[in-house]
Amino acid sequence: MTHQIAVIPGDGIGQEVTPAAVDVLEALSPDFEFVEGDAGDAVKAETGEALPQDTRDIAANSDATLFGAAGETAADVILPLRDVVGSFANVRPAVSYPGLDAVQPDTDIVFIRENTEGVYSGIESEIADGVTTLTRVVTEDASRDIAEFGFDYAAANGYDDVTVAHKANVMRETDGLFLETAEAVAEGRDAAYDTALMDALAMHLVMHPEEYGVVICPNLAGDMLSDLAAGLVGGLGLLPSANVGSENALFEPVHGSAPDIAGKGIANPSAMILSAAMLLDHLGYGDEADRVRAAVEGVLDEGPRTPDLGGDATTSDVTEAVIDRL
Ligand code: GGG
Repeated sequence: MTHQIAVIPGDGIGQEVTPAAVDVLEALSPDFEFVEGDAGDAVKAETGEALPQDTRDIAANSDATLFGAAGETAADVILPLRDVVGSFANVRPAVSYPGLDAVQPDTDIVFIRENTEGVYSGIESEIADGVTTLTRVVTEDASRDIAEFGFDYAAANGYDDVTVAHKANVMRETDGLFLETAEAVAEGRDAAYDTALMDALAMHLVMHPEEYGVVICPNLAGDMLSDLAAGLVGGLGLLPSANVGSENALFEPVHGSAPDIAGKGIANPSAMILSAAMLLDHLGYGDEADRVRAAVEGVLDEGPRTPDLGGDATTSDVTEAVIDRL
């Protein structure tokens, strides 16, 4: 059966790492047909629209989407695209790899980030000159969905430690509901879990990441804590992610468009290639996904490495080395 894959490189280094992931997928030759869509700052400058309807349609009608990176127009691009594919859970694994000089080499944490609401609901206003507001939306339904997904993910992937991150002592209504709903889900299935105030959790993650497995988070907390964990394992060039819905999904590196290095050909493609491995898993190509992860791990261990990891290799050098190992 042929699967149609939407490919949306987006901005900055998305234009460099997304073709690398497509090359890796092509080297494996599963029955994929790639359809490219435009989105992002450059498209907005040209057409006035950051996410053209054609691109939405391509993502909606494909079996899965590979997305590169969003820049200044992130709120108009990646948030609606996650919605187009019906995703509600953003899965962000932060794993330390052999051979890299990680701050915390015993890290194996998966952030399960609520993906539809919280402070990313897009309800912002300037109510008077110099006065702005933001509405934080938290619903019982979305909180239940993400908690159920998180506990299911932990059970299916062998993680014993589940932590629910919140700030219910301050955001009493919104995170109060998030926490209460997640606790009800845990108790309903007799699952072991812990809860943690997200600020204190940030410190504990830095000092003792080995004590954590799956961390279920509200939207903004998941975005921030996963970047923090990227710092523990060697940087943002290493973290893939999946935006999962009940029928469709979108895969993207955790990093953004990195304008400081865009166009230089030195972006680390590992996060994007590992995102493609998550796509392979999602479409039922588990063996191929494992091969891709093993190839990336081998290259991270023995090189070549891009400058973010202390090497001097280019994006193409690393991609070719991964493909050679496949
Ligand atoms: N590939 C991830 C990306 O483009 N990140 C830019 C960004 O600002 N994302 C916001 C988010 O992940 O919610």
